[in-house]
Amino acid sequence: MTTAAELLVKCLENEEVEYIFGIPGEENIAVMDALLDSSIKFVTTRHEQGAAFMADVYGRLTGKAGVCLATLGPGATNLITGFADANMDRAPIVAIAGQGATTRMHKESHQILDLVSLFKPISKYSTEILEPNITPEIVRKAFKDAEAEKPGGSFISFPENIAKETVEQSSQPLKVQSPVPSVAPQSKIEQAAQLISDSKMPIILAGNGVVRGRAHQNLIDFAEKLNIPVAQTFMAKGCLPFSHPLSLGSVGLQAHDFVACGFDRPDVIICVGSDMVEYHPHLWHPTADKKIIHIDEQYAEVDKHYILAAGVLGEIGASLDSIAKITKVHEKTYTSALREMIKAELSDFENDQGFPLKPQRILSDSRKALAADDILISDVGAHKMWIARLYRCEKPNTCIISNGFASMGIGVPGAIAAKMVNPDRNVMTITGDAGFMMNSQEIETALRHNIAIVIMIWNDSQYGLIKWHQLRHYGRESNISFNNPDFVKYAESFGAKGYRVESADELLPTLEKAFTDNTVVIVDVPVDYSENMKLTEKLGNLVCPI
Ligand SMILES: Cc1ncc(C[n+]2csc(CCOP(=O)(O)OP(=O)(O)O)c2C)c(N)n1
Repeated sequence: MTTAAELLVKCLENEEVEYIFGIPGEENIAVMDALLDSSIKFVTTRHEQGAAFMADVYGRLTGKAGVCLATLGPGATNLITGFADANMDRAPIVAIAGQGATTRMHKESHQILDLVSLFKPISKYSTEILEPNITPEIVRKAFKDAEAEKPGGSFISFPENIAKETVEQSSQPLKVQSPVPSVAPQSKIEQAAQLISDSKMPIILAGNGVVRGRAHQNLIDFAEKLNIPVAQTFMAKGCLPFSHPLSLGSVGLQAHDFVACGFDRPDVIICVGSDMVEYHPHLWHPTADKKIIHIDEQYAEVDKHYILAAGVLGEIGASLDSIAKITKVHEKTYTSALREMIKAELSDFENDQGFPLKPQRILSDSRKALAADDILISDVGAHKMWIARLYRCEKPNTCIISNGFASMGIGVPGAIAAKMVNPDRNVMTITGDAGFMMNSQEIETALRHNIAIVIMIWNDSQYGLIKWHQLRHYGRESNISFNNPDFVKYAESFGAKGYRVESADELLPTLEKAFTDNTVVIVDVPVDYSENMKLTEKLGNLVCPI
């Protein structure tokens, strides 16, 4: 005799789920019990939001849905921020929540909320298991939808009485079938090739779709063969190595940044796997008069600044290969002056002795401390803007930035998941002091599971990014300050290690030591955010090279 809860666990095994991140509760008790007899490892977290962010980053890095579990009501609502982050950043995630029995769901009843409706606007698929024998279909559909391009969230509500019911013997996990690769029509390939051949000055905007589609090598080949420069969104960092002469680094600031200069002059913009949610077209295409080529697996979002000259829908790597074969090579690269300007900016202040430390110095030392394969997870705040602009990446998925939903609090749980997926690489999160305190409780989870991560906190006792916006718009700040705990003692109280950096030259040796400590290490770095407004002024006065 098999219960629906046991069948659900078998279905998850069938999907090759390795981990479930979550918190046990009364209404998911049958699933928790069934997990004891399963190969799936349960990672008990200290907040459901931490569980959802772990599943989010697991999904980003593996392409397989990360799974999180909560109880009904408050457990499920706590999942929402991390789940929405995954969904809007196109990371595959499956969330399962317990629910009260179907005999009390129709009326006011303890902790009952309509969870399916709650998750609907933030998911691709949101449903409830109302009959035990439909469990295999629901689980298969949840994973299929979550993992299909563009990936996102599936939510399953599992009422406690259904979970305990017996299923028919014929109810078994369904075969997992990999999606058939979609091939772009030849007419579209030819249309795109013609536009690029006729173009005087094309540029490529590469987005996270290139990383998701594992199409970075195709992109490198395409750019090299046709001699076209590439700018990358924050979430596509590393899909073309920064050291590559055609790389223009990352774009995404609202201000007219150096890289954005690269978009002023081209007549054709080739958007490859880039989602509007990451970098809005009105920021890089305010004139709405250039020819846009959209190369992606899905059709483009409608926007008056994104009217297509050609849309090439199919597997990105294959489309790039096919277009490159029949496109005229561009002899001249017009961006070398711009690339020099971007490179020069990256070395600004790399040896600066100022204390508190300048963002530029911190990122230069961080890059030295982390090898090309190591992984940096950014939290959300002013530090993210600096990471996105200045942290050089040579490989995709080595710098994880949330830039769709862009929720604070992803750093610590994200680093935990990244280390679980890549135990042989060093993993560090850079987080603001505010974002850190949103999910710092997961330090205990990391220690309990022997997951060694470095947590670098940029300490300014303020909501730095918001202060930056306030100063830009109103010239004065409003309610952005707070007090921090002593982060070294805070780390030690968990049984982790903590270091406070007290001069600029201490940072790099401290980081190097932190990576050999082989435990959770907090590195408290006082940051000089007066650089934020200086950057705004600098970009305001920016003259693009011709
Ligand atoms: C969950 C969440 N709440 C609020 C925001 C809006 N927000 C974006 S950045 C930021 C300040 C972040 O402060 P901190 O973590 O200290 O980083 P800093 O900006 O100082 O680098 C806020 C409040 C958000 N993105 N996510």
